Amino acid sequence: MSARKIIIDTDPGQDDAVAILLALASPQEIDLLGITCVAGNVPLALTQTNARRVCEVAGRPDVAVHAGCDAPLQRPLITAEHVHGKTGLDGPDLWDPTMPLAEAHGVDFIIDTLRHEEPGTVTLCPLGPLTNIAAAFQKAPDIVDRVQEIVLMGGAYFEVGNITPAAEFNIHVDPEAAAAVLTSGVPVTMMPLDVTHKALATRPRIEAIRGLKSKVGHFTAEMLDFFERFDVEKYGSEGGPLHDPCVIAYLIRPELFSGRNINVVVETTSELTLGMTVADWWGVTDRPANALFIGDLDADGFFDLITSRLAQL
Ligand SMILES: [Ca+2]
Repeated sequence: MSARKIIIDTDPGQDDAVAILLALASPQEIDLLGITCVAGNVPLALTQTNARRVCEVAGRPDVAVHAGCDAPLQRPLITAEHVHGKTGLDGPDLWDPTMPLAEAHGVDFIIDTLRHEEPGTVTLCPLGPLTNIAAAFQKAPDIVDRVQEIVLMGGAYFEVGNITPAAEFNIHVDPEAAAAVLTSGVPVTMMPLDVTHKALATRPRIEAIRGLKSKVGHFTAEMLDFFERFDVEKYGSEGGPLHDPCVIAYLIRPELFSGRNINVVVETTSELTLGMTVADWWGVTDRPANALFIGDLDADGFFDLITSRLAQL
């Protein structure tokens, strides 16, 4: 099996950072064509800087990191410093990255890559608000049919919401973009809070990563030390949910995950439930399925995968 070509679209974010590291540590399964950054957890200037920091930690300053959209399609940006800290990557000591930012706008990189590669061979992996993906589809409708699959972190059904009582952060920040992606006709696999809240970075799991005694292991453990605080305090859970790495782990080991092919619609008008993913888990409508909505994972297998792969960097 040849490595799957992907573009990671991201707003790092400690959990985004782990997802990027997991991808870079898995060259046999994943061919990372480039990283596009979007405003989300923190503003764009920080997400693109953080993405370059993560590539540098991994010893991969050659990766193309592109800056994309700095605000949602139609709305002011909402950020999440309360979760990720002021930098978006609080925890380890941070430095100014020396690797350059790629010249092309992230949206143009997505368009050019999809036009250049064979149709049906590039998977998009959005780990933040879906602004860049929707903007690319709007600007170049010819690329939509060329996407192999979109595997994204976003949404929630049974776990309801984490930024409002009804909505998950990535979808809430740019609900119009999410709606455009879910109605694009591209095969979509979603990692909602329903699954990511089962991927908890517990103390023993963080210590196993620290125990790698490498630069990457140390950096990751320090990020997760910080990241864990918020969720343990808020939810009383055993650790912070490692949302975004679920996307990359699914590409490497899909058998760790299970879900249902169902219809998912994004609420874009109600102020109260803006960005809610109305997921027809029980099949109570005859609306056609448009997403594989993941609900469960083998959490031990997931963390074993992350730890063993990070050991390769
Ligand atoms: Ca993210």
